[in-house]
Amino acid sequence: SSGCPTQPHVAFVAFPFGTHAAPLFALARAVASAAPSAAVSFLSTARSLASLPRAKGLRNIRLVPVADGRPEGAAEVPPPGGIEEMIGMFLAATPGNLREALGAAAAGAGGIPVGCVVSDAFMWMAGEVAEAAGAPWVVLWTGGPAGLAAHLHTDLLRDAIGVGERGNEQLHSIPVLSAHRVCDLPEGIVFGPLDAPVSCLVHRMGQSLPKAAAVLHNTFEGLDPAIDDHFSATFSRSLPVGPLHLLAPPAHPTPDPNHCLPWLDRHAPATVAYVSFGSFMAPPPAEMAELAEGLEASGAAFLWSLRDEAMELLPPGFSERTKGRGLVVSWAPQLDILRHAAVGTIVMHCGWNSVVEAITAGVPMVCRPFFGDQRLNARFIFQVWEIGVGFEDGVMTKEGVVRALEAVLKGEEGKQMRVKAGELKAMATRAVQFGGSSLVNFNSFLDLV
Ligand code: U2F
Repeated sequence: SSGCPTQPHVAFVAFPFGTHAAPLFALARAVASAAPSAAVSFLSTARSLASLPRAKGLRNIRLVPVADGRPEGAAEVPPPGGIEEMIGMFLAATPGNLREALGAAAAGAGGIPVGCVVSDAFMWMAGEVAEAAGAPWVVLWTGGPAGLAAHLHTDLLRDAIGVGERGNEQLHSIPVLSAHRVCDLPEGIVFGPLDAPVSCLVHRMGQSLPKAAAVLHNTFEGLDPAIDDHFSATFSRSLPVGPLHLLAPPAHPTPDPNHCLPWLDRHAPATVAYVSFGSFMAPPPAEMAELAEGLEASGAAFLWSLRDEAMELLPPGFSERTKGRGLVVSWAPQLDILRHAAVGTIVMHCGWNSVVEAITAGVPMVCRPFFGDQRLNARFIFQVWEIGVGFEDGVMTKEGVVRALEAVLKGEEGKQMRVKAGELKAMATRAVQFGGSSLVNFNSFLDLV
């Protein structure tokens, strides 16, 4: 419409660890499908690109590898320092590897220069690369909104609270977090390793985001109106465009190799506890045993997504004793499971993707948060939205698990939670429908890129 003859070219820059790339890729797919004439490049490390679902039917998305910073010819197995060492090596290779990949992206798109950079919020240095290239910088924050508020105000929190204590006092210094407590904050803000690579990364991120042309969130307007207003006042544009799995549904049906869905078909509505701690988290061994004993003692049916290496932590004879009412699998099609009528609750770590998925399925939650934004998300769930329960002292015990399952699956309390979760589900669904806030925000984002 501007009369500009060149084809638009949008480059997406992922943070290539954990599940970060998945929601950004969903956004890239949504752009490629809404703007078929645009060139869309998706930049991530080879390892991360290989983990993404294929963007079937979208000819205008190109995957562009970014150097991961590991020495040439390094073995496929992770280095001794594990994921933290890999993150450190990757960050050390920025921004050079990003500049190089943007060059490759332009070459791959027939010489069309990148006109807009959309990065994971963690990748603050992509903002500098974009600026040098004269392109606007837009970011996607994939975690919970409260976590973002905490990172934005790290300096203020350090001044107000001091450093070192995991206290229980309320966070009065940040009005939008006043329901939360100091101990809910992510590590690396006032306690935990302040100088770890990821702590420095998110600190720098908080300082850089107000410079972005827009900040997108995997949430929807109205879930937390005070935070919506706060972000609108803080960022150039604040655009909640979620739930991303509804805005850009997966291109293929998710495989179900462990036959979870037929198993669920055999259960009555809202009776099954689905257990999942996300993509890389496993509770400490002692708590795993308590959880297993609690599931067994509760008598409830359960479906547990548990990675192979953690299976050996189950108590001896557990599988035999719970046969028929318990199914333990190494990976589950979570979205389809949460939407199944038989599922009555999810026992979870409160990773934001799972929180949004549970909300859009109207499923109450049993919260055992571990790190990062998870404790902040959990307090929203059980205290503000009242759609879940937590554990006394924050850890799972056999009795605590029995009590929690009793409350969400059988009690009056659970029924109320289901009603409230259903209201949020309706709000989320409306947001991505024609005229809904997330769809309107997504279109503003399209205009921007
Ligand atoms: C980090 O969280 P995780 O990636 O560990 O966990 P989630 O945000 O809950 O995302 C897990 C995704 O994996 C899917 C599930 C989610 O989309 O549906 N999944 C599945 O399909 N099958 C399985 O058996 C198990 C999981 C981080 F730890 C959190 O603190 C952040 O909030 C989060 C977002 O930045 O990233």
